[in-house]
Amino acid sequence: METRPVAVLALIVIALVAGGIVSAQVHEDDVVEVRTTDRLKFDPETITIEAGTTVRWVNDGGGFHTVTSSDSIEAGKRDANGDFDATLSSRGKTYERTFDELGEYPYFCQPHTGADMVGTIVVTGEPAGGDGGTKENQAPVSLLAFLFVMGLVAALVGRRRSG
Ligand SMILES: [Cu+2]
Repeated sequence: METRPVAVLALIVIALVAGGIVSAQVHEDDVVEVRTTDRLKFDPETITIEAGTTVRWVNDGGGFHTVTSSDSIEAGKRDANGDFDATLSSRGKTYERTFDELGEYPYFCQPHTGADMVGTIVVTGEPAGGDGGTKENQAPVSLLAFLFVMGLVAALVGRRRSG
């Protein structure tokens, strides 16, 4: 008789912890890194991210690079389209940009277009609803986990009572 409230309490704690872990993962994934290498490449060359994610380019291999958006990264079609154009002038320099709109964002390095130093950011998922978007997205995850476990508890208790 005394084990039932303890079990319910334990399940509630598990639900809250599970919700918190999911929220933490969402938060950690908010920034992803792309590094310039000394082989004149962006690494990784193509990345897929959720809308609202920030990409941080890091000059890792030294040298002078740019992160220049273009409508296409095909050879001969690389032209700055004005969306973003940053300079990573030496090792350790970084540039960050948050992608809120779905779509594909090709870009290239202007001094190294001959070496095919190009990359693409692919933005998927639900568009972030402004600055408060992340927090609004986290709450339902915890709530859903909580309701799911409470439903299980109710089913278990109901079955024990009837049986
Ligand atoms: Cu470069």
